[in-house]
Amino acid sequence: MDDRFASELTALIKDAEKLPLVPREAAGDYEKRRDLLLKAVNEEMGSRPDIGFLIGQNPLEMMVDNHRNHFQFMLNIFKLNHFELLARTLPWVYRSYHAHGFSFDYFPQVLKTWMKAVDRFLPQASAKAVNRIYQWMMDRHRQVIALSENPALLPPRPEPSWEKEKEAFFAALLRGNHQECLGLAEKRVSSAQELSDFYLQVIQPSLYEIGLLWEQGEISVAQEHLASAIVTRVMAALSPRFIPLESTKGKAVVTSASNEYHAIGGWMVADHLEIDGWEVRYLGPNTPVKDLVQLIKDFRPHLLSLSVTMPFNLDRAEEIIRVVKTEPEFGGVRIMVGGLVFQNAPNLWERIGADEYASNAREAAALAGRWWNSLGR
Ligand code: B12
Repeated sequence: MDDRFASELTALIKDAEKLPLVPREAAGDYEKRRDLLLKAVNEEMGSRPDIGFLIGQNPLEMMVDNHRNHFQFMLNIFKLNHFELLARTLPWVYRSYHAHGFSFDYFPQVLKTWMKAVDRFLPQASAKAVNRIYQWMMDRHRQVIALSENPALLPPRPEPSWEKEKEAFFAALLRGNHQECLGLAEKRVSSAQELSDFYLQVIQPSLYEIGLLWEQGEISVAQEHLASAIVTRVMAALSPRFIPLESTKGKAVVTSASNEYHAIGGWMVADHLEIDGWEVRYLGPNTPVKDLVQLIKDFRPHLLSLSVTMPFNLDRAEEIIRVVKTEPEFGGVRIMVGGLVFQNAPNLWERIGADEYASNAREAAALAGRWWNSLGR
């Protein structure tokens, strides 16, 4: 990001942080009217004569899907009153929708439609509190367009000794060549430490870059799916070689929050913990709270590791944490969180009630080790 964009983004964040807090009741009223709001916004937008211009060549279903995500995202902003997250996410929304054919003019129109629906369905005081945030977004339209024109932030480069492998792996991923990716991993990984490096220095930055290409409309959803499928096949082929058959530490459950479909980061955490001697139950993506609680009752872990990528899933993660923390039978389960959403929003992990945050899979295992030692084991 160049200096000008960086200072414009900082200014937007500072400005957002002056917004008045949304009372808990107003967030609750917004949540309760979810279906009414979505129906009203979808119907009004869908019947506009200029909708084809506003959403480009995309099917209406894509707009409807985005409105669902929008609602869930705004709900999280209102519940957490985390306006930095709002300011940081807006330029990404403009950039990625625009790259996928949406006109910039879509945004003020849809925001106006949300405000109308909020006024119509929420009690007056709640509508006023919620619409102050929507109005702020409307008023920042030009500023956010300018920020969205900033080429998206490139992921941090791998260490120099891994750069060549990363470039080769990334290129093979883009070609969709599983065998080539597997071959590169086989050649470079012969110890647990190298596996960890391969995860963090090769696979993670490659996937972040795949995400950027998708965001910029340069690769399709199918190409992104292919890349993540190849990665999971490579991980499944390599990791069992380094996982000890006997565990020497405590028990850990690793999962993604409900509605969270990003699972590879959590998987890396699970592999690191297992290699480090933990007995791990790795559940993958999108675990419903009720079922997770039952699994915790049955398995009795010392540690719960929760992965969240999408800002709109924070309230689900918060719910899991609240339920686990208030269940007297679970006393002592330590909860760590991690994933993309926490990387740019300091203190977010505290706001949702977690015990700690770690920025990558290796740090997660180190933190778990410190917790284990603090139990005097
Ligand atoms: C693959 C992928 C998908 C796949 C996931 C498949 C799978 N099996 O996991 C699928 C297709 C499901 C998907 C869906 C979507 N995706 Co997606 N996806 C990605 C992509 C390209 C890679 C994700 C990944 O695996 N990264 C690599 C891992 C290793 O990195 P990581 O998750 O950050 O994990 C590391 C650390 O964060 C940490 N960590 C992770 N979890 C935990 C947990 C704990 C406890 C700890 C301590 C640490 C920790 O350790 C990990 C290893 O070091 C990213 C790009 C990106 N920047 O990540 C986009 C990305 C995350 N997706 C994005 C979007 C928008 C979506 C969708 C909304 C698209 C849509 N319209 O449907 C949906 C959301 C679905 C949902 N409800 O969750 C955006 C999010 C943008 C934003 N501002 O939030 C991204 C950033 C793409 C982009 N550049 O725009 N996606």
